[in-house]
Amino acid sequence: MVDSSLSIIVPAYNEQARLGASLCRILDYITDYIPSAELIVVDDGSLDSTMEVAEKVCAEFPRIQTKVLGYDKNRGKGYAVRKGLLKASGDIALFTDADLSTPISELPKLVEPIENRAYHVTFGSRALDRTLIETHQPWQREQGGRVINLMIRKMTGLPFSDTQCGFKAFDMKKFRPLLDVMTINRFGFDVEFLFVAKYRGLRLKEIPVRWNNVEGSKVSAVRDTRRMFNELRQIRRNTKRGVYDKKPEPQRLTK
Ligand SMILES: Nc1nc2c(ncn2[C@@H]2O[C@H](COP(=O)(O)OP(=O)(O)O)[C@@H](O)[C@H]2O)c(=O)[nH]1
Ligand SMILES: [Mg+2]
Repeated sequence: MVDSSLSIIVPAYNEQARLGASLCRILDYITDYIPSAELIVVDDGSLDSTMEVAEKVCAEFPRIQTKVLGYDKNRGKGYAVRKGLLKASGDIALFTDADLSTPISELPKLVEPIENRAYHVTFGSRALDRTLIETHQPWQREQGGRVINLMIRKMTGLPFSDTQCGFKAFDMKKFRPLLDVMTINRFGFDVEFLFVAKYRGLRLKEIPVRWNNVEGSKVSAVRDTRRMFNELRQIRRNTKRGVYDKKPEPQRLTK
């Protein structure tokens, strides 16, 4: 049982096929285990009926606080997650991928260390205990992931084995102000979140979680690896220019 108020954020891009079942599972989990949780779905400019699916499922759980946010143009998972976190009212916020590759029942592993005040940011990892991976990604994608993690370590100096798992939790009192200096909109945002949190003295913990590859990934190996490389360079540039030293100014993600 989780006692703190909690916000669960689900970024979703063209997820009409996978989202409905996932949201039901999350809302059932909230009903059973988390008395004070809200669910926030952020539709990242989807071209399909992601928004309608989210609204329909949320309406089936009227006793749970839900928000479905969205905007017209696709801006990337990083933007969508920031948008959700900025609207979160919980003391602790957790985001999860729309395909629930990490089952929602893994939530206490991340939330309890924050509730106990041991850590400020906790994040799921597929690299620390690979026996927890039940269904693997295709071989090529898995090797690609390894190369990307190596590149991330080299370029940022972060000591973690897997920064990219879509299951992360935050002590919002500590993390909320940092959102105002974040700049990365696509898949490099995970790295920026961890990099800035560490840089600003928060306590971080990488935690092994169960994980299943789910069909229907929209990641493109070539396009998204190139973007990731550029985003890592942006993080280095930002660090040099003192962007992450800035006293945060309230950031408003309007459109
Ligand atoms: N690919 C992609 N996913 C996005 C975007 N914006 C939000 N997401 C969400 O990011 C999460 C991870 O996407 P997925 O395609 O499952 O990535 P993978 O599991 O790493 O291959 C899902 O919840 C997506 O709906 C975007 O612009 N592109
Ligand atoms: Mg996925």
